[in-house]
Amino acid sequence: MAGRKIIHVDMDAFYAAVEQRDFPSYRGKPLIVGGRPDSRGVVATCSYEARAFGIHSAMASSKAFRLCPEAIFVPPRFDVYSQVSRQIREIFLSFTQQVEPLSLDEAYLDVSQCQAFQGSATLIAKEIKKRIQNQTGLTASTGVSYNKFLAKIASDINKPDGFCLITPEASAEFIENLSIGYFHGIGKVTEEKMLKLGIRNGKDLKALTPEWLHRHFGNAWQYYYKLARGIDERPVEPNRIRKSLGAETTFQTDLNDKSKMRQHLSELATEVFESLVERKTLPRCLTIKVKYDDFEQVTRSKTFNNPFRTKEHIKFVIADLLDHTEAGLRKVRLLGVSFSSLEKESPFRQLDLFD
Ligand code: DCP
Ligand code: MG
Repeated sequence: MAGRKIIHVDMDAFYAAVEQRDFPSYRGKPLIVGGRPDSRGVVATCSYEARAFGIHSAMASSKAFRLCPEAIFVPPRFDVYSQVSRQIREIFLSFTQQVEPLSLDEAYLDVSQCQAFQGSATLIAKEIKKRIQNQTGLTASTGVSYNKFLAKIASDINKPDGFCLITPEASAEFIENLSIGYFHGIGKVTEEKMLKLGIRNGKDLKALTPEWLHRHFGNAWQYYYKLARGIDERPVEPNRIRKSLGAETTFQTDLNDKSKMRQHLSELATEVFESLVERKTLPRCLTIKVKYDDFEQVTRSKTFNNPFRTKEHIKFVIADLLDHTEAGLRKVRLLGVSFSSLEKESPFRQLDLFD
């Protein structure tokens, strides 16, 4: 693990940049990819011109419209984004097989063993940016460091079209000055708790003893203790299997009719299931999510010893799970499904089909 060279690559304003590339009339303008302003959808992402108005990912589209009525709203084109994603992945793989994609537009690379540019991670990262620009017409930001935690933060520092290197020598000072919310694994809730305890940055975190950390954060203490010291041993995992895959819909108007809900869930589940089958992966667990009109949310799930293989089975389970909610008695604003306990489809298992 010692002396690793990790690169984190993250495309700039990804969906929006693709739309501006393909439709020149959107360039230089506030552009929002996501739900329509008159819908209850959200912003998936937006151009930097839109960000100047305070618009950001996951904001309600209606709010984005209030902040910037002249913004252009377009629906996402996932097929195009996946295609770009494959293109950039090919570029990564031309340097190393140690590539761990985090999403369509983001990946970690471990280039410790890479021979290109005499093994200079900086030069490799810059070359990756250049090739992405040449082959896709899009810009990416890259971060280089000796672990995932720092490489990821580095890629964010000079966005867009940015590059940043955090050397082991520079890391201690960098981490001391880093706001606590930027630490890997510290989400909104933990951030607030830390701020209440007076922990504002890496320096404050580093000053705490293991005993104190354990008292306040339980088993997570060791993780925070290490991060404060720039230690993050997580390897880049090229073949990481995703833990779950799902989809959800927020409805224009709340649903009342339970048979419509069943049908919608079945359609969502079928789509997700098909994309799992394409990846030769089968799920053993199915979860549905129901958000009522007062925003209260419940999930119901069922796990089997053998994976789902047929749409009929999925439909049947969905109907059963939905019966264990108050859907129909209460109005529903959102429905979601997700599959988990994913297994690689084994050729032997297919024999089951003929049993
Ligand atoms: N995305 C989404 N919903 C979110 C966040 C992101 O649908 N809440 C999608 C749209 C983004 C893509 O994932 O284009 C990549 O996410 P990033 O967080 O990397 O955001 P961007 O690439 O859009 O912007 P940045 O330049 O900050 O990386
Ligand atoms: Mg991005």
